[in-house]
Amino acid sequence: MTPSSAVKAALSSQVVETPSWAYGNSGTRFKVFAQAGVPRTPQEKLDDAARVHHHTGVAPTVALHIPWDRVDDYAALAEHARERGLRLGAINANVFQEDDYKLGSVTHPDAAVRRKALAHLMECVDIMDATGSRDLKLWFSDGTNYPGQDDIRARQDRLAEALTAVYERLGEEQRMLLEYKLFEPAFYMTDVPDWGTAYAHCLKLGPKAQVVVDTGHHAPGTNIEFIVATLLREGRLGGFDFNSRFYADDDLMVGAADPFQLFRIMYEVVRGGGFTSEVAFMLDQCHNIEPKIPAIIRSVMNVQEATAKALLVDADALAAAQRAGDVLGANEVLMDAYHTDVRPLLAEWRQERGLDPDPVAAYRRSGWAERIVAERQGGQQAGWGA
Ligand code: PSV
Ligand code: MN
Ligand code: MN
Repeated sequence: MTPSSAVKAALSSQVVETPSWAYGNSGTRFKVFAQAGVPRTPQEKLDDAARVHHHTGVAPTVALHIPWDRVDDYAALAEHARERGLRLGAINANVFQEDDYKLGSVTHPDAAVRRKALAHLMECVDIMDATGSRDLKLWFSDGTNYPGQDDIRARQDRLAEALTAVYERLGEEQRMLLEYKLFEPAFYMTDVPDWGTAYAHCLKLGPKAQVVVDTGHHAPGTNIEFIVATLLREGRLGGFDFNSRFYADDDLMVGAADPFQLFRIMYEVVRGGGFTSEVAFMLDQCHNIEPKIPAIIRSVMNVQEATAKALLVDADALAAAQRAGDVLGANEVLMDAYHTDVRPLLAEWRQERGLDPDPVAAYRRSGWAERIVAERQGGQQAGWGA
């Protein structure tokens, strides 16, 4: 087994980015259940995110979604974050919630709609300039519902044209993260349905274009860790949108549905040098029925636990068993790490940093939940699911 000191040192370099929209009210298309005390403004979302970082010590960055987090002064918002020990993370573009986008955004058959969508993406890069964010996250709901509705190849050309324009607008240190999704809201054909399509576009664009893997965006049974291994091998894994799913894009707490899958993914990240490269570990979740802040704390901890187990894999023993063709022995090495209870090690890691060993309990004791219920009336919806 890897010594626990090495595991703890590696854990210290991990950052888990939380999404602003996870702090707001959300739901399904059937119902949004409002919760008391949720943020009314992007600033209040950052205040909640600061609590998550305060208790976990590994969540200093917060992703924004534009226009859900639209403000007049983004530099001031970045300052609000900085004063709370946070930084603004990925800027998530949104070209999927206006009537104009019924037939697509950057792939729309009408050039005027394409221009409007592109202008929004460019605005997101302007916002990155003001916030100091490194990453622009692009997810397109674009696709078609019926065979023959539009030309699959022409839509790819339009997509490439828009991505090229955005890529050329990026600054030296900025990146474009292209997210794929199997289906929904388009049900027949999605313009960026899989990692291969995202990868092909990124490859043409250049090294600042990277693929983002949302763990909820695959067909059942897909070997996500293979995708992770392959993208890392090609130097094109920009990051994750972590969440978990039982059926489709459920957006449940990462590690809740399948902690073993999360471990297998994190093992490939460790194996592929994902800790030394620029892989962003972001959450993309919504907490519809559970209290939001403790759920986000739990999610961050789930990522950390899976990471600790992945770091514990005895790489030498595994390689030796693999070389010897020892099928059961190799599997046992991996499972040994997975079955290790890493909670004591993580409690120790926290105490060494002056953190409470039990972040959720510490949050419950902190009085923050009661305070926001008393102080905030009429919380803001995350932006979707109404
Ligand atoms: C789409 O399902 C997605 O995963 C994209 O990342 C969006 O920006 C996000 O959900 C909104 O929650
Ligand atoms: Mn996502
Ligand atoms: Mn999603």
